[in-house]
Formats: sequence, C-alpha cells, structure tokens
Amino acid sequence: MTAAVSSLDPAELSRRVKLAATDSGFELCGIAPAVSPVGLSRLDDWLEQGFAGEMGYIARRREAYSHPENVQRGVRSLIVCAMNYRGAEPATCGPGEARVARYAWSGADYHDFLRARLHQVADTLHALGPGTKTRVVVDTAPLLERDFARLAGMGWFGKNTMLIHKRMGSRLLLGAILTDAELAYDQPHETSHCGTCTRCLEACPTDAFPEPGVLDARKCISYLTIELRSPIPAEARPGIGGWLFGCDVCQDVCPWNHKPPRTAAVEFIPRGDLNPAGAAEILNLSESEFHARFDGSPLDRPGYDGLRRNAAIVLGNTSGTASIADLAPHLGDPSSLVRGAVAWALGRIGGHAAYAALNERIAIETDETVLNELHAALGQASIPPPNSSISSEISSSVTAGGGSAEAAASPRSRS
Ligand code: B12
Ligand code: SF4
Ligand code: SF4
Repeated sequence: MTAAVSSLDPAELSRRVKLAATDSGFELCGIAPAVSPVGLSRLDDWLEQGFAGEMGYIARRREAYSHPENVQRGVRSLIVCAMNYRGAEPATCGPGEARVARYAWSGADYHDFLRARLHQVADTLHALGPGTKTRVVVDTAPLLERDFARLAGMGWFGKNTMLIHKRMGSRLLLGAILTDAELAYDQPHETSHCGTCTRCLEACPTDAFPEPGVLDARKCISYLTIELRSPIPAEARPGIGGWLFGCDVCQDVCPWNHKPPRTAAVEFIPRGDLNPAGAAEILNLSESEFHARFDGSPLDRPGYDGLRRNAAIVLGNTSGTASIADLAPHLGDPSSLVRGAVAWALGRIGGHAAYAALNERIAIETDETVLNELHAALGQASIPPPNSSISSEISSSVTAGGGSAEAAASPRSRS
C-alpha cells in the first residue's frame, strides 16, 4: 500500500487540519493515534450484562471494535471533531405536549451534516498530501467515538457516560476522520471533573445507571423511544413522562452544561413543531403525512408506528381524560404496536370512557400481545358498576369523553 505523503511535517499538517475543522464549523478537534481503545473491556462487560438490549449490531461487530484498523486498513491517526448543539432552551410543556431531544429540534439529521463537514476537513488532507486515504465516520462504524475523543484530549467521561469538555460541556456531537496520514497527537484527557456530584444519576427518570459511568440502555428513554422496535416494557412507560423522542435529562442537570456558548449553526435552529411537539397530532398522522414531515430527520428513525407508539405513551402520561377522544380510535389502528400502547394509555387515564373503549376492543382484538395489554389496561381503568345497563352507560360516557364505541372499533383510514 502506498503511504500518505505530505510535504508538511506532522505538527504543521495537524495545525492545518485543525484550522480546517474550525472553518468547517467544528468547535473542537483533537487528534489521536490509531490504537486499540482503552474502554474495550468496558464494552465487553456492558455487552455481557445485556445492557445493549436489542442493539444487536454492537455485539455482532465486537471484533471490529478492537482496533480502528478494522474500520480503515492502514489507518494511523484519528481526527475527532465535535459540534456544539446547545441552542435554544426547552419550552415548558403543557398536557399532551411532547418533548423531543435537543439535538433533533431542527429536523436535520446530524449524521448528514457532520459527514459533509468532515469531508471538507478530509479534503484539506487530500490537498496537502496527495494520495492520503481517509474515511469519515459518524456513529455507524464499529468505533467507540467517545473513547477516541478522550484520547484526543477532548474531555472526560461523565458519570452519565457523556464526553464532557470543560468549556463546551457535553452537548456535543462527535464525528471522526480515520486516515493513514501521520499527524501530531494531542495529550489524552486523563482527569475527571465530576467530583462528588451525582445529579445525573439521581435525575434519570428511569433509573438507567446501574453504577456511575455505566448505562443500562434497556432502561434509557433514548433507547426506548428511538432504538427499540418492540413494545416498550410496561414498567418503563410511566418514567418516560412527556418524552416523545430521546431524552436530555442527565445532561440538562449537569453543571458543566450551564455555561457553554450557544451554537449559531443553522443546522440547530429549532423548527417550530418539535419544541414541544403535539402528541395527539403525531398519533393522528397518516403514514404519508409522517413521511412528508419526518423523512430525512432523526425522528424518522423510530419509524411511523414507533413514533406513534411513543405519542400514545406521552398522552397516557400527561394529558388525562382530554386525550381519550384522540386515543380511543387508535384501538383499531392497523399497527399492533400502536394498539398496545394506546390500550396502556387508556388504562392509565382510566375512568368510564376509557374503560368502555377498552371493553369494546377486547371483544374483537385477535393479536395476543394486544389482548394482554387490553386485559392489563382494563384492570387499571376504573370498573363500571356490576350488572345494570352497563352498555348504555358506557356508550354515553364514551361520547361524553369525546370518542365513540364505533370509533374505538374502527381504524382511522390512512392515505
Ligand atoms: C449506542 C449508542 C447509544 C445508546 C447507548 C448509550 C450508551 N451510553 O452506551 C443509547 C440509545 C441509549 C444512546 C443514547 C444517547 N446518545 Co448515543 N450513541 C450510541 C453509539 C452509537 C454507541 C455507543 C456505545 O458504543 N456504547 C457502548 C458503551 C460501552 O460505550 P460508551 O458509553 O461510549 O463508553 C465507552 C467510553 O466512554 C469508555 N468509558 C466510559 N466511562 C469510562 C470510565 C473509565 C474510567 C474508562 C477507562 C473508560 C470509560 O468506555 C466505553 C467503551 O469504550 C454512539 C456513537 C459511537 N459510535 O460511539 C452514540 C453517542 C454516544 N450518543 C450520543 C448522544 C448525543 C446520545 C444522547 C444524548 C441522545 C439523546 N439526547 O437522546 C443519549 C444520551 C444517553 C447517555 N447518557 O448516554 C453522542 C454522545 C456525545 C457525547 N458528548 O458524549 C454519540 C457519541 C453520538 C455522536 N456521534 O455524537 N446512545
Ligand atoms: S438520557 Fe434520560 S433516560 Fe437516558 S440515562 Fe439520561 S436521564 Fe436517563
Ligand atoms: S451531573 Fe455531575 S456527575 Fe453527572 S456528569 Fe455532570 S458533573 Fe458528572
């Protein structure tokens, strides 16, 4: 293989690369040697404990994580870059208003715009060293990005597992360029600055940290609302509160995040409908409306049914009887994932109208998982008086709640 050739010495080449990173809109840039990551044994422990949940792609590629050589042959150096996404502050959410993680507020997918910016930096390397090989990586390659960011001197691992930089905090998105160019390496960040603080561990709504610096992803709202394709486990649903997509709690409480500068990057200017988002509106989207609104955005990742599952849970957690009219018709939704979440939400809201809708559906539901949800929900919702003219009472209370037994049994038509 032909090695990269530049007329510049590694120190000067590195200086130029860092200038290019600043010009391309990265607030931080550090350079690390291509070595086996120090956190590899931590990754093994994490996988062994089952903390990755359904993210099976991590375990499947475990061997590849052992050295960046497996991501790019002949790699010598990693240029790690970070963009600050601290922009606006979260709006106060009323009932039925859903929270979206800050990094997704603009609707632009960070993988795309980070990659484009990293390619600009890589072009500098190509111009200064013809024949230099580069590979740009954002999230998807088997690379422990935070490990290399620490090695490149960009910060420490907080007790919430985030990479934290003293001046920029942890609201950083990372990307890397793997290259065969020889560069000057930064000093690794060796100290931790969490001290005796435990705010993030205490604030996590779902108690997802089994110990400081270790996250059980299966309990993390970010995993549950973005990565998990199956039904969200019932015990985790109340803790999700108003979160529709992702979660920022363990970063919002971190004292290192209170002072960093706010980004001016256009990619992080929030669009109007995501801070907050309307949970009922999301639940009622047709599939084509969903694609028109979220294709190419991070919110596309959970998919049409996944995002509506989340919206139903938010309604169950935050909006009370006012949302029965929006929820009940979705007991007949074509998606069993959505039907199950809606059943849970109605059970949580409770009362006669919710009970009636659940009772109607259980008579015709055929999916076993949804039937289990309906049984559990009926057990939770309040029970109408025994015998009597139950059906007539039920129908009138459903109507009073804004829905109807007929609506409860019929799926909303989709375009
Ligand atoms: C899978 C994944 C998730 C999973 C699991 C997260 C986790 N903590 O493991 C889920 C879906 C839950 C998730 C959530 C989020 N994620 Co995520 N995620 C990833 C991904 C793709 C892989 C992470 C991974 O390998 N985890 C496995 C564990 C074992 O690795 P690790 O946490 O990175 O820890 C390593 C090192 O930090 C080190 N280490 C940690 N502590 C210590 C302590 C000591 C003493 C030592 C020696 C080493 C050490 O050891 C570990 C193994 O090397 C990375 C991108 C990437 N390719 O790296 C993004 C990434 C970590 N996520 C990111 C973000 C922004 C988020 C969210 C904030 C999104 C949101 N708002 O909802 C949340 C934050 C939740 C949290 N507190 O971590 C950013 C983090 C940036 C930063 N400043 O740290 C990354 C880097 C994506 C990116 N390109 O910017 N994520
Ligand atoms: S992102 Fe939210 S749920 Fe996940 S660990 Fe942090 S506080 Fe807990
Ligand atoms: S909240 Fe406290 S313990 Fe958690 S990461 Fe920030 S400084 Fe560290």
